[in-house]
Parts: sequence; C-alpha cells; structure tokens
Amino acid sequence: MINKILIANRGEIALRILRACKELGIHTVAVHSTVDKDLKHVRLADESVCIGPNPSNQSYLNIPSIIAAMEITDATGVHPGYGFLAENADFAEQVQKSGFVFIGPSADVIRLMGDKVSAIQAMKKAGVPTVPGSDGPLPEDKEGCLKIARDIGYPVIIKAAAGGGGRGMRVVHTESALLNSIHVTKSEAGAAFGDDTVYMEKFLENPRHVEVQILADGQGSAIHLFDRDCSLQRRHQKVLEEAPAPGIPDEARQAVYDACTRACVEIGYRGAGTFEFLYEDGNFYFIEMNTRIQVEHPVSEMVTGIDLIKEQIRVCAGEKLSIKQEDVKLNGHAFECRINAEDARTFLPSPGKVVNFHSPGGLGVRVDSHLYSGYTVPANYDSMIAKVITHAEDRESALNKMRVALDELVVEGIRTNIALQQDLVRDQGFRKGCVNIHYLEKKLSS
Ligand code: MV4
Repeated sequence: MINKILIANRGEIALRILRACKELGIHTVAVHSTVDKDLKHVRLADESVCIGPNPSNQSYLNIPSIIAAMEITDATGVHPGYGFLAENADFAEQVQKSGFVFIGPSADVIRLMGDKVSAIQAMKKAGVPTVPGSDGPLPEDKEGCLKIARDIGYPVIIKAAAGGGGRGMRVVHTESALLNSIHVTKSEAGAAFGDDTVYMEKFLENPRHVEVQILADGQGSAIHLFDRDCSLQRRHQKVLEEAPAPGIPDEARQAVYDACTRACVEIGYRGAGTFEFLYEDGNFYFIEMNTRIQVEHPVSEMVTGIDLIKEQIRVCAGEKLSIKQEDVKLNGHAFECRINAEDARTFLPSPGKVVNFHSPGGLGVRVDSHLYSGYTVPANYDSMIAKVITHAEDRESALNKMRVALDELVVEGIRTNIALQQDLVRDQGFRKGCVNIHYLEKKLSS
C-alpha cells in the first residue's frame, strides 16, 4: 500500500496533492529545485529534498534525482501532478520497476495515449466517436495522401502522432498545398519529437473544446464525472473553464459518457483521465486523451463533490473504485479562472516579488494557490500563480460569484491577467455561453 507519497511537482498542484495526502493520513515528501525552497507545500510537507538547480530539466524533469529522493526518504508512491513527468511513460516504468507506485495509469497505457495515432485507433475500436480521418499514419506515397484528403474533403489538418496540445499541426485548405504541408509537418515533427509520423483529419472550423473527466480502477470499473468546456483559450493555453459544458443535449452527452467509460474498461485504464473532444453541430469528435490530473479538475470536483486527487491515489494504491456511477450527481455549475503572472498586453511572463496577496472568499469560492505575501514568482516555470474557482446552483449565479471573487482578489508587485478575467466574466457573448475555441483570440484582436 501507500504510506508515503513523494510529490514530483511544484506550485499550486503540489499544495493540492499535499492536502489530499494529509487528509488520507499519508506522509508526504516535497521535492524542489533550489529557487523553490520556500514554496508553501515544501514548508508544510513532512520531509523535503532539494533535487537540483532551477532549470526544470535538472530538477522536476530529472528522473534519477526523483527516484533517488524516493529511495532516500522511503517513499512508496509518487504523484506527478500535471506537466513535467506526468505523461512520461519511461518515468512511470522506472518508478514501477524500482518497486514504487506511480499515481497514474500503467506505462503501457501512457504510451498508447501519448501516440495520438494509436490513441485514436484504440478509442475508435472502443466505440468512441472520432474525427473523420486517415485512421492511421499517412502513407509514404503521394497518391495515397491525395486520395485520403479527397475522401475526407478539404479543409484537412495534418497532425504529428507525437504532438498533442496544439504542437505539430498544420491546416490545409486546397489540394495544391497538401503534399508540401505534409512534408513540412513531417520534418518539424521529426526535429521536435524524434518521430515524424503524421496523420490527417477533417479540419473542424468552429468547434468547442469539451472534455470528459473519468476515474477508473483498472479492475473493471470506470465512472465519468460529467464534462467541462475549455473553449476559452489563447495559443492553446486555457484561460477560463467551466463545468458542465453549456447547451449540450442530454442524449449526446450520455452517449459520449458511456463510450468513455466503456473505453476505460477496455484499455485497462487506472486513475483519473480526460477524453478531449471537439464538439461541433451537436456531435462529439475525440481528439486526444490526457492520462494525468488536469489543471481544471476543480470545476469537476465542485459540481460532483468528489475529491479527484484522493480518488486517484486510492485507485492507484490498488483499491477498487468505491463510487458508483448512480451516486455521482451533477450539482450546479462551476467556473475556474486561471490567474497568471503575465503582462496584459504581450502575455509574456512577469515574474517577481508578490508584495501583497489577498484571496477572495465566501460560500462557493475556492482558491487553489501557493501564493503568499512576500513570495517571489520565479522566472523558470509556468506563469500560473492561482486558480479562482466558483460554484453555485446555476451558470449565471456561478459567473456572478466569479465576478465578485475576481474583484476581491489582490495580487500586488507583479503584473497579472486579473483584468482580462474581470473583462471576460462580464463579456456578453461569453455570458450567453457556448462560445467556440476562436472566441477569445477574436475578442483580443478586435
Ligand atoms: C483540431 C482542430 C480542428 N479540427 N482538429 C489543437 C490542440 C489539439 N489538442 C488539437 N487541436 C485542434 N485540433 C481538427 N480535426 C482544432 C484544434 C484547435 C484547438 C482545439 C482545442 C482547443 C483550442 C484549439 C485551438 C486551435 C485549434
């Protein structure tokens, strides 16, 4: 079983994992880079180990250092959080081969989902709806590629199998541009990922990004925790998320939930996971699966009352899922605003010392943040410094609650995107709901 967890991450998610461990009575080990010695969770953990200098590749991505820290502290499990090593199949494999528990799915499942071509093939086989496409890697021969695109119909999108999250893709509008686009995407993928496999899909022009949260025990049980809408994004960085996704008919929803949970059982999925879909004209199209806990998991927690990290730890420790699907009830609506240390105009990171921090509060207001007055945001990592989450009985009430919460939030000493979030929760188009993935970028450019 697990009696001591090493938290292989930093910032708000490390603190979030620490809280879950403490509630479960599990001892905690914080690992940190040099600059991160004063992080809030490092102070609160039972033990802490410095695993290297500030650059991530020498600390939070340093597999030998992290496994050595587990050995030194007698940790039995490791929680990778999100980012860093969370979806690194080699890390999961080494953790397991060293006799420790990786809090996530098996290395094989991480690998299956890490390759987007094999992920789509596995999901299609399991009955999850996918985007019309090449159903596998593009062939070497030009005629073969031209035929696939003609069958799908333009516009199409070429994606790298090793990509994901918006990296390594190219839209093609006409046949005359196809072969060159495939060539360029292939070379970029080879250089960036060491794998030049590419595939093709119909390009959906105005979809929403809707994702389904699941929990599974790898022992035959899987449940869903409804969906989230993450369409408000800029350059593939989500800005504001909500649960559930507004305006989706019950039948479409239920069908996709059933397909996701069945697929989890079929592939032997264990832990928390997310199925990413594009949603357009009433249809869901699977694009990728994330095999980690996600930044926006709190909105699903708020509308279900389920602590996803505690459940993730339980099932990865070998317990069976104790929650039955019929006991998961959708209660109200939740929003999450990501607060970043960044310049309002350029969106460039704006590290520095937080001289004054005040968190909003009240019924249905949650703030997941490692910030405190006097904390210095380092330049080495992601610029997200807080997540403000609100929950209420319906969408409009939860959005009004967010408006009040954001007006209460004080972060002084560094530049932040709070003003953008304040603008967004008042935006008439967003308040109506059902905006697509282009909405924010269009708003920002107008
Ligand atoms: C697409 C698409 C349109 N059609 N695939 C971008 C991130 C990666 N997860 C998949 N992405 C997209 N795939 C087809 N067939 C549009 C996007 C896309 C996008 C998707 C979700 C959220 C934001 C996005 C922004 C630009 C493009």
